[in-house]
Amino acid sequence: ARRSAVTRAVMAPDSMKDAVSLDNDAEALTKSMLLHYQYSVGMDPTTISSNKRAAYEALACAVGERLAAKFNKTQDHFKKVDQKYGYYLSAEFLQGRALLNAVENLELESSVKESLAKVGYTLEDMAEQELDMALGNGGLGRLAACFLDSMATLDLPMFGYGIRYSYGMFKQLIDDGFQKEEPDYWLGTGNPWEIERPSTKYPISFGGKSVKGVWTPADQVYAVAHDNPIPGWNTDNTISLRLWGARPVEEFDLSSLNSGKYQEAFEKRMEAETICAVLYPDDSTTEGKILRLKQQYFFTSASLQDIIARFLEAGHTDWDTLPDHAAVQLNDTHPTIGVAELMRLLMDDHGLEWDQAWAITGKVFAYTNHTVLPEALEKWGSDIMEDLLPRNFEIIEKIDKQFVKEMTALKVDKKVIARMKPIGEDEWGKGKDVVRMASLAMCGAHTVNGVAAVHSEIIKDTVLKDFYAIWPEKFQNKTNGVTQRRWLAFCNPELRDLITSKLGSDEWIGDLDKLTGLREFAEDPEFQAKWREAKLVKKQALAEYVKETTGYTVNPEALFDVQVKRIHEYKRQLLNVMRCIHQYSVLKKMTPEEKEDVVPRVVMIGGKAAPGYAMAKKIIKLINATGKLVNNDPEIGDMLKVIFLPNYNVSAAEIIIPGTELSEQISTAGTEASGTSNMKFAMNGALLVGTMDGANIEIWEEIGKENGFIFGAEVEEVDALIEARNEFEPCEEFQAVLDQIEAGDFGDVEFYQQILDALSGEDGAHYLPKDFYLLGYDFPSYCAAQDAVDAVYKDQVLYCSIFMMFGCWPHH
Ligand code: B1H
Repeated sequence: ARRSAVTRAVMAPDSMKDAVSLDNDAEALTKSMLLHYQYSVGMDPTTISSNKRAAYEALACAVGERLAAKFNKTQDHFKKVDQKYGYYLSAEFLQGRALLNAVENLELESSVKESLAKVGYTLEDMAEQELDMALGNGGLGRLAACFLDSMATLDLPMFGYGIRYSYGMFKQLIDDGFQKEEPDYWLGTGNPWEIERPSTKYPISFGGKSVKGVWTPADQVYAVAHDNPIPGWNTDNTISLRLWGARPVEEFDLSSLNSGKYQEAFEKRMEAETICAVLYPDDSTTEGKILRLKQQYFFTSASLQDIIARFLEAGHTDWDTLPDHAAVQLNDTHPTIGVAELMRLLMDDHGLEWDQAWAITGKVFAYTNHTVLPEALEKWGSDIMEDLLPRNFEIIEKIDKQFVKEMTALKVDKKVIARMKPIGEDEWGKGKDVVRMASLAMCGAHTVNGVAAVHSEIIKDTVLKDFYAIWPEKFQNKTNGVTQRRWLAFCNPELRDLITSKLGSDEWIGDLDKLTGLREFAEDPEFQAKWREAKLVKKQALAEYVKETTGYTVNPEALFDVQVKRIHEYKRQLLNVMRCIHQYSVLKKMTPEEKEDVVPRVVMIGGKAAPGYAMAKKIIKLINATGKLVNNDPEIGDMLKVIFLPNYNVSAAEIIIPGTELSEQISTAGTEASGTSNMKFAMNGALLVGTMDGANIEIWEEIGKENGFIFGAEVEEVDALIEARNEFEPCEEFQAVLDQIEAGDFGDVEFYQQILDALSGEDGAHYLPKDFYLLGYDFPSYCAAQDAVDAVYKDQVLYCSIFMMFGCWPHH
């Protein structure tokens, strides 16, 4: 890693200290960059114009020290006022790139451009050098990143806490239409943005035995802090994403080394490094691997120790006031072991009694639920928990007993208690006991929230129903949001400038509600024309991106229709591609006159499949095979293109979303907890075709349902439809698509058999009931909604005004 700001300051020669100014003008910035090029990156200054990577590192150091200065100032301030801190504990943070975000937030754009021009680079040249910080799977991880941005901008005292994975989300390559995974060693080229704090470290213990509350662990590692400064917009407030890296407690075993046993000598180091090695690439499913529990405990324990250290350092001695100084948000169940861990720390390390510790714990934690998919609700075998964390398991057992006592006193039915309690039988497994992490979270947290209005209602009726019956006051809704800084202002400067000039101020970058001021211009022809112009620039950029990444040429005048998100059956990329196949048949049968009337469309689908998720991988192959057939058919030309966008990630999204005109949010109603790309697309003025699911519903409430392209079964209908699936006959068109797949039009039929079985096979042919996600049922209304989109697109005035409504969607 590059030298941190701290070490740099200490190591700088006196002459350089005088020379370093943290001003924002181009002169000061150029000076910092050149000094860093020489002394931090260690390069001959005459080579800067020919070494992009090193120049980027120098620039990052120059911007980074400005961030560090603001971060220090922020911490000083919050310490002085002894503020209550908010802590966001998350196993995932999908940050993307830091450079542009920092440059824009620090208002350094013109200086940076000027400095770079002197050495022959553009800001884009530099931005491209940075690898994405892809420490997350999808929406859950990106939400954490957007929250940090928002907290910094709102001047809140916050820390994000997570894991410094060496390998982030895998890189997706497409080879003959199949997904191939490659490791993402993002730290391989160093991370100039982080500030390593070798002296901020905490011991983390594993294994061994706990006898009467005294834990003798078998292993120990250190968690070492790495701060990643997060700037706010239009403020000096700069907070930190503090990521924990693992280090061995003893560097290596010298006696083994001396006796020539090299492997043994470094075993401990290897073990420690393994903890933070790799992000689990499973979105909305859990793997249940011991290493994952180790990761969760590792970062949660380190974070709680850090929180307590900050509390004590501020001079507090009354433990009952801990909740006045610390609010800990649990991002899903991944950090829920924290409930038991805070109890352990308070009792074993700080001498509190159970009752006092339990009262404090309940006030400190709040829990966010992100999904109702049963396969995503974490459960750990009791044996695994006890082996790895014997003392925590003891505490969970006591929480469990206490819960049963409390519920019995409330006269809750025994059977109900049995299915609610933190430790219980695994209904999936062979009757072995598991620790149910959502139950532990419900017991240990004072609130639970869903992530969109409909989702917050659904959890009350489904996964958390029993808890709602006893603790209704704990239930809340917090509809997700996204940052308009990264997702509009910084990735779409064309639209930013247009909006700012129309509103006469850029305040909307800090307060999104101000965008509603644009509504009065929705039908202003001049404004519409400018809006279209801005969109076209971004469509051209997206067309170039498509060319670069797939080799396909697409026409920027066509309607750009996009679905980008993790590949999952419930998200129904399969529905999308099946409509493409259907549309292809329709186009093939058209007369030349009919063809004149067609709205040309480029359908783009992108997203990663979990490496072990066979069905999702088959869907990727089907999309690619459809593209191969359709895109190379001269009879079709520009009328339809089907593109699979490889390696979808945050940086790709920053190009794709601004260039999109129609966003696909087509999950089976009741399955997508919220969705967040729906909001990003809306901000960039894309129409939304989708189901009444997640946050789509709230977007349509805001802009008027008449402006939406809504289709499909609604939440209240879904259960009955699934129940009646065997009686249901899909329409001819749907069946025709299945027949085409079965006829081998897309290659090896055997390969697609699982897809065919899932949609039309008998129950039991697949792991879920036949057409569990209701593709057959929703297909006709989906096609109709798409036809309605075409009709509106033809009427460009209407299209632009609806477009404007979407762009005006404010987030609450
Ligand atoms: C969401 C996950 C998730 N919900 C388990 N659940 C994971 C669950 O690695 N794991 O084990 C990883 C991720 N992710 C998403 O959260 C929802 O599907 C979206 O609808 C929602 O917008 C997002 C943020 O709330």
